[in-house]
Amino acid sequence: MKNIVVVGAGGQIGTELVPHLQKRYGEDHVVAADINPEMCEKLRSMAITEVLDALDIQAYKEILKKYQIDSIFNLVALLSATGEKNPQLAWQINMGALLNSLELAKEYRCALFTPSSIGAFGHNTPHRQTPQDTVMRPTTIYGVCKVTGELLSDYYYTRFGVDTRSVRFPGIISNGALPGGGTTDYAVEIFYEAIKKKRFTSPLPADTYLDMLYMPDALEACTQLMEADPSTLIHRNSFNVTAMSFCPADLCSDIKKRIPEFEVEYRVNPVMQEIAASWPDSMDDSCARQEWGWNPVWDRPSMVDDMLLAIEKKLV
Ligand code: AKB
Repeated sequence: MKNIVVVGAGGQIGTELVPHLQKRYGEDHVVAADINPEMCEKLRSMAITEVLDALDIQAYKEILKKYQIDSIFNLVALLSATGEKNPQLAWQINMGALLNSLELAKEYRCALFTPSSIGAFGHNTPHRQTPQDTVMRPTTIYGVCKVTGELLSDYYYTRFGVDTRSVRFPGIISNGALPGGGTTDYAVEIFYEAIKKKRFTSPLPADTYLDMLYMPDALEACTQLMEADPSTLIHRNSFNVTAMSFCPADLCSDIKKRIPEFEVEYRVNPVMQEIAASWPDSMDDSCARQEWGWNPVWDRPSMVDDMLLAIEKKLV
């Protein structure tokens, strides 16, 4: 990777992926593109920025030409809970950005990373140690987009030789930009509420297990996979990756050990409950470990300590 564009750079992953890539490939080799001009203004102090609607293929093309881009990280997506409020819009945005990215990656010989998600699985997928290759019948529009995206990305690889690669991200926990509209967002919000109010209202039931990753590992997943020797890859779109699996009750008791006054109540959001119930409790990520050396370093206790410390600092 020499010249990289991160499309949808203003979100939870993008705002941290941009500096991560800059450290590895040089500040002047990473372009942060986002549809939101205010977000671009914020990112401007740390990176080259471009306002871009990824659905505008002409504008997208101009950026690839202007910076001689050879690698694209396409992070544009409406997440699972937001998607259910407007499925047609979710399809338009998620698939529109992907299709443009694939077409342009083909035309300009770029490598392309587009995250998939645990949302690609559904009720009839095995929920424990979910295999890499298994039943994929999601019940959300977000999941339908993710499965379609995986198939389309593999199609562009086999049919046109486009270097497409991807991971199925679980919930990502981070202390930079907030996530928005996801079913796993509670696992970030809880830390802010614990420090600010010593109370949290969980939208998911106490015993809902989901896979999670701490952001530093998520960033490593992106770069390790894109740097992997292609001859070692049996799979491409998409690899299961995970570092921990827990439920709201586990996280609450971890926080309570560190903040004894912390209290939680459960006011379950039925849409999120239904989505979470359809997703794996824990994934088997052995293919990622074998094919490109995936080896996350953050577990639940180390993540909880680090999150509380970072957010305490941020809120003073
Ligand atoms: C969501 O909850 O929608 C996302 C995801 C797991 O893909 N965080």
